[in-house]
Amino acid sequence: MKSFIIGTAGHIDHGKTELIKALTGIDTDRLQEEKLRGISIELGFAEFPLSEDITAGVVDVPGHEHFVKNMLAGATGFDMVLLVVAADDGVMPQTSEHLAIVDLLGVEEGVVAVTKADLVDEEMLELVREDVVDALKGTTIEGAEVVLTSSRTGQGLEELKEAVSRVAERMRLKDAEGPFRLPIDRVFTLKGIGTVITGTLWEGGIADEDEAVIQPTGRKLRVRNVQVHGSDVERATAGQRVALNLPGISKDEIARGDVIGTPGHLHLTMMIDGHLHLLPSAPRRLRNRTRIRFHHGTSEVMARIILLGGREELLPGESAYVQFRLEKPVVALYSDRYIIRSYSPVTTIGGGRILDSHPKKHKQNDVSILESLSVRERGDPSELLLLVIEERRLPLSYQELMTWTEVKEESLKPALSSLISKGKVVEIAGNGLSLYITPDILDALLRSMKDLTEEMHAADALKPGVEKEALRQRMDTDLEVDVFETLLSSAVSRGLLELEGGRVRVAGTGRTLTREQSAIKDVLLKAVREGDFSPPMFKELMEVGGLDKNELRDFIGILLEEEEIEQVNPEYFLAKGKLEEVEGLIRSHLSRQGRLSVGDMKEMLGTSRKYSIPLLEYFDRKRVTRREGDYRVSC
Ligand SMILES: Nc1nc2c(ncn2[C@@H]2O[C@H](COP(=O)(O)OP(=O)(O)OP(=O)(O)O)[C@@H](O)[C@H]2O)c(=O)[nH]1
Ligand SMILES: [Mg+2]
Repeated sequence: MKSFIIGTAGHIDHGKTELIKALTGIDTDRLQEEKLRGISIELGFAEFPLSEDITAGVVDVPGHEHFVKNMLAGATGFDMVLLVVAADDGVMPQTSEHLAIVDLLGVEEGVVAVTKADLVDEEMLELVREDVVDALKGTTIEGAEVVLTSSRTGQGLEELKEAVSRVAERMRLKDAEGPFRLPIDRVFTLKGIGTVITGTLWEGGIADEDEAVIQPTGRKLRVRNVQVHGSDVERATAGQRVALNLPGISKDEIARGDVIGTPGHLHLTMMIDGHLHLLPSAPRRLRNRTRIRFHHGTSEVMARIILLGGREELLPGESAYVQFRLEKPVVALYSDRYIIRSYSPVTTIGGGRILDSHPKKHKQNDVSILESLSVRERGDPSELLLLVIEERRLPLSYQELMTWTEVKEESLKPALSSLISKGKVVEIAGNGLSLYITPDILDALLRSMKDLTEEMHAADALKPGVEKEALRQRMDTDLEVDVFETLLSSAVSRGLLELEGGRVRVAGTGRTLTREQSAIKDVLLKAVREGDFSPPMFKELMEVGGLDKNELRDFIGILLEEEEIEQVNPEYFLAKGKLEEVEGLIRSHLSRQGRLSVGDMKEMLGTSRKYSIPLLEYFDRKRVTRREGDYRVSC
């Protein structure tokens, strides 16, 4: 089933609601106030079956200038517009404003109904038709079919349905796969059911019990009871009007403007870079830092516009790259459309496409940003990939590339493979991770990694290398451990660095001791060797070597690594081979006597308790001996 949204547009009282009623049998004006005043205020909804396999959801919008805000909440979901112009009134202010809005929103398809044909003569009808054709010029729906209709007499209704069906036939099916996103346009409570929200499903599909998150509150939940036009469905897909029951959440926790979507898919942002077109009809020039109303999806937030590249103002009819500084967060993605309205008087002045939904804060006069925004505007996946890597200057995972470029997987994958085959991007792997980076940036990162290692190692040359963690932090405290490890293994496999026991050093540069340091090492070793089973303990060794605690620890580290000494405990070290000798003595004593006392040990080794006890404890730990009262026995 092909589903898409037809939205009405047009000036107040031009017969939009009446026309939808005539076409679908549904009166979309539901509110008492609407009935009383005879105008539409809120969005109205109807189902419009066009053929066996095409159904349109109709969103009927109010024409009154005070309710353009409501119109906007509906218009962001339009796939096709049904522009309504009354034959007895012609093109009027909201005809133009609505037309400008659907144009800025990029609605590519449309049909025009000239309504109330019963009220005017042939000549007038032709004048209005010409008027309309002119008004469409230069818009996304230039050349759309114009049908003369009357909801009263039924004239032209069949013809109109056929025109709409022709457009529907050629429309592309929306992507119903992947994560879903639905900007909420209504929230209400139903007795016995609970909170229900409605909206136009922008992308993806949604089924009963699917996990979802509501932004900006971040509320996680499972949706229940998915409905399309009042009937339960197994799965709703992009391009449909959808109602969802949200159990466990109260009506007050949600509002029009919120977005519900697949967890992880919706990201909040307070800044947006975009391409902005200021309408020729805008009443005045737009100055840098002007405060405006920013409409995106069903939301409206206040924002300041920064005209990028040092521009001070934008004239009506001109376009520019801008940054929006939002006063409240919105959920936006690359390539989404937006509309801006002036703060006061409230009127639509422009709009455009989002080029970066999570930009850095730009300086107004920074011209370098213009180039990268033009890459984003062109939207070529390969260019975007290179841009994102260039901006982050780090190896990125496939997931990150998707997040930052916001390019759909089916275009990202081939673009990435082609960049790799051309050598413009390289894949580095390690830690079960595959990361992508340009060869230049990789070289630069590995070079700085090597330089830092060299510098840090030189400052601490007694160590066999630099601690990995210290090196990571020196490079960049935000550098994730996984990414760092992957870079490190690439540096190692390229023969730039080498690893030893968790330490890093420049390849081929083992430890280098100065002559003085070697002499100290020799003195320490000699003292331990000559001490036999009763060598100087740690404190005494400090004196022997004339070293402080940390210095001695370094030297002991070296002697242990070189296997010149062995550790009984952190205070007590024996020369190589001594522990084995003690073990032999203990074992033969035990096989002869069956048990061993501290006194036996002292006698056997010719040492005091100070040495015998730690040695016995060492062999207890080694499970050579076991303590039983005052004695040791075989373990
Ligand atoms: N004679 C005649 N009157 C019509 C026709 N279509 C609508 N009307 C009348 O025009 C008035 C306005 O019609 P609506 O359909 O409510 O107009 P609308 O465009 O929905 O108005 P808003 O939603 O408030 O912008 C109503 O009184 C309708 O009965 C038509 O084809 N012929
Ligand atoms: Mg109406």
